[in-house]
Amino acid sequence: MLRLYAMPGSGNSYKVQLLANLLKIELEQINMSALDGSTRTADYLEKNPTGKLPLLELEDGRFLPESGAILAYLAEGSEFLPEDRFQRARCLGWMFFEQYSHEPAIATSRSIAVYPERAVGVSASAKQQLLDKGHAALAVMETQLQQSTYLVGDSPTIAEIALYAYTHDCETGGFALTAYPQICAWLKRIEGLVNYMKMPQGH
Ligand SMILES: N[C@@H](CCC(=O)N[C@@H](CS)C(=O)NCC(=O)O)C(=O)O
Repeated sequence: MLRLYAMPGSGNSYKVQLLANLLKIELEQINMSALDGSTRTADYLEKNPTGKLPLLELEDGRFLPESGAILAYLAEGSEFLPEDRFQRARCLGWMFFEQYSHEPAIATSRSIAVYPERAVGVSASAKQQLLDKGHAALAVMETQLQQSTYLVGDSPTIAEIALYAYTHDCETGGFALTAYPQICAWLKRIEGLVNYMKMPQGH
């Protein structure tokens, strides 16, 4: 069976848990924490030199880090990864957008709100910059969702999963979603998918 090293309460781990649940892929889950040093042990660093979660271990013992790469791996052959070359590339484009323009602002703002120790030394202007960057990312999503039901057309793909994980909880980080009606409707559509699951809590 596939094995997932994950952190409860982490959006990056939740992406994989959500897709696996939607696709009914069984995972053996090893819960870890970024806060207790367990991701920096020699044993873990041998599995994933970045020391990050999530990490997928294949049945043959190979390891696959990076949430987006894991999503692409698990979605292969399913409706969540478009077969069409252009649609597939657009899907990947949204996932790169998530990692560069969305997650660093929206997940970081949430993390500062949820883990008080991460707020230490973060100035008010740095927090404002994160909010500005996050709102710019949400505006890009809102514009796309005025034009299509899902980010890449009429059906959900792994782009949804990648962007849902931190968008659905962005109000915790100080982003009011009232200004983004299309995003709110999109979140509800994802929550209505068969086998949708909520984010596991904890840290
Ligand atoms: N780009 C990575 C980011 C993963 C990441 O930052 N994971 C955090 C938890 S959300 C982590 O493992 N932090 C542990 C650490 O930095 O020690 C991905 O998408 O998988």
